[in-house]
Amino acid sequence: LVNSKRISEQYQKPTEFMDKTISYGTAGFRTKADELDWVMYRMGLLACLRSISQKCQYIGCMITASHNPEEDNGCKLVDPMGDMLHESWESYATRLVNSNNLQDTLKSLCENELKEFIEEFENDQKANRLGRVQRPNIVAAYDTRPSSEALFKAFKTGLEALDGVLVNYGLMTTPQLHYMVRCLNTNSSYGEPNEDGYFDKLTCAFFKIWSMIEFNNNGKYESDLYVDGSNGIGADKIKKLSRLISSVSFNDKPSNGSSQPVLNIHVFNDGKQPSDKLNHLCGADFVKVQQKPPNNLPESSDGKLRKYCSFDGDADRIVYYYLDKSEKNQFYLLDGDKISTLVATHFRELLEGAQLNDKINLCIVQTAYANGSSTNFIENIMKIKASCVPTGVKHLHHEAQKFDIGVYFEANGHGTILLSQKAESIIEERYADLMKKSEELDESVLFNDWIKNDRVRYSLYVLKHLKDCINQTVGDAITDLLVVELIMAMKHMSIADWNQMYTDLPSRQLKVKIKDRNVIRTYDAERRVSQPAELQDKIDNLVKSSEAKMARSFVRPSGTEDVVRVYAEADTQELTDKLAKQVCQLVY
Ligand code: 16G
Ligand code: ZN
Repeated sequence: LVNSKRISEQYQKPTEFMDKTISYGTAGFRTKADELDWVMYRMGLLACLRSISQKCQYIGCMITASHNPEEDNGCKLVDPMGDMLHESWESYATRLVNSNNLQDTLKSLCENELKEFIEEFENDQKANRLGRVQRPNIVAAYDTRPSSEALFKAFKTGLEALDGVLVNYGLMTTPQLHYMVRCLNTNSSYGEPNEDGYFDKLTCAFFKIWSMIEFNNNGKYESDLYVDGSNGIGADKIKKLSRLISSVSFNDKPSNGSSQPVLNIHVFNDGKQPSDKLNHLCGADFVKVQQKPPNNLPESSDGKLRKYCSFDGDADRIVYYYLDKSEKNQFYLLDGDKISTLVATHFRELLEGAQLNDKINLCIVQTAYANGSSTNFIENIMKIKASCVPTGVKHLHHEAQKFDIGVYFEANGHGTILLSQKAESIIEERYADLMKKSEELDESVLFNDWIKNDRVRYSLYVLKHLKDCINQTVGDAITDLLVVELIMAMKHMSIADWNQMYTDLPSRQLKVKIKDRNVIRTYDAERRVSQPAELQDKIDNLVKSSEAKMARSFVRPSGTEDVVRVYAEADTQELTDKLAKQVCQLVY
């Protein structure tokens, strides 16, 4: 398989990288775009090996640097079910990219760690000699960065060296690509593997629920939503969705004919102005970290409250916010914690309504960054299980997979909802029973009466369609938006009502640069420090001596930047800032 003559001369590792190590971290490989083409080439080789190890199922490659500046780029591989590259392969990626002798490293991987897979593949090839020859299957997509196409070319050259077959999806959001990979490997049972299929599945499920909502004049739901596209790919895709939503005719839907409002999506920071720059002064990361609105915010002129949200550069994160005119334009942020509490609370109600709460369990997965108020609300008021794991989507995703319904969100707005096979089957079976019983009914009676006026039937109906409105492969700003809007509309809730579910404690995030950030070791999902030995006691003492009743602080080495991150929260912003600064002093 690995024929040294086929390794291209074109994408040689530059000499300045010969004694540097870069690693496949939580965000894959990510750095300045002009230092990446040789990395992409090697990732093309790795993608083929990964596909071979998975019986030639499709492996995805997303070219993006997410919320990072436009000049950066990066690459992440996607496993057959649409989740991130398996952890055991991260070290192969790091080894291949850092190798100063590519052929030797490739050969060594194939003859040792990957021996079984390669042998099996080669035997299959021999057995199939007269039939169809199996080749590694890869799909790729990229975001709107100017560097994307050249990097795509390098990746393609790499995979061709190992006879890989490539499907290029071109411009897509990261979660769209994850979705396509899952569709391709499951014979379309998850959906059709193209963009129309993605949007069809979502809009169809969305309308099934939307058309059943009784919008009354007293409801406080705001059907206008202003979306900050971070000047990236998410802007184009949400515009497409918005066009689809507004073009659906109400005759197609089981409504009683009364006029339903539409969800009006207004996109700003869409990257179409010459001065627009990806993620610059806008987007979910900017809004969350700076705790302020993005540039070009379309403010209302009539004093009416507006509901906003921001995507990040590859549209896998979303945060909501609003300005309260009655409080001198006070800015309120509804981050991943608020989204997960809204979603989990609603799922809890639906499970109770459908009388399934003793059959299907529910859990919220958070990280140490989750606001203490959210954890308190989930555990002590909602009585839902909350689980805490280390930072990084893969940790949240794996933990959420342990439950029948796992709702996971990082405070930064990345998250989704996972349903186990068991939960899906129960919901599908009960829903099919429901539909069987209703076969005789006239359609308008069915929806307007039979389902709508019965809590068990209605809850089941919503559960079935809400689940089809979720991208279960990875956090997806577009599907998260639809789910949040549906829940707010069903609850006749304004964004301010949602915000009042609980009040966030003031928090502060700071970073400290030290010589070697890896001297800091943590445990208990990064909430406590084990090394240096005295550091945790010192943090505990500061927290204890703070005047605040609710103080909390932790430190952890960043996985993406050469810094140590410090987090603090307390009763007031002043006490929070004081605590955060004191903890920084300890780290220096
Ligand atoms: C990466 C992670 C994100 C995490 C962030 C933390 C993925 C896809 N992304 O962007 O989930 O919040 O790193 O960065 O896993 P830090 O370690 O520098 O604080
Ligand atoms: Zn992102």
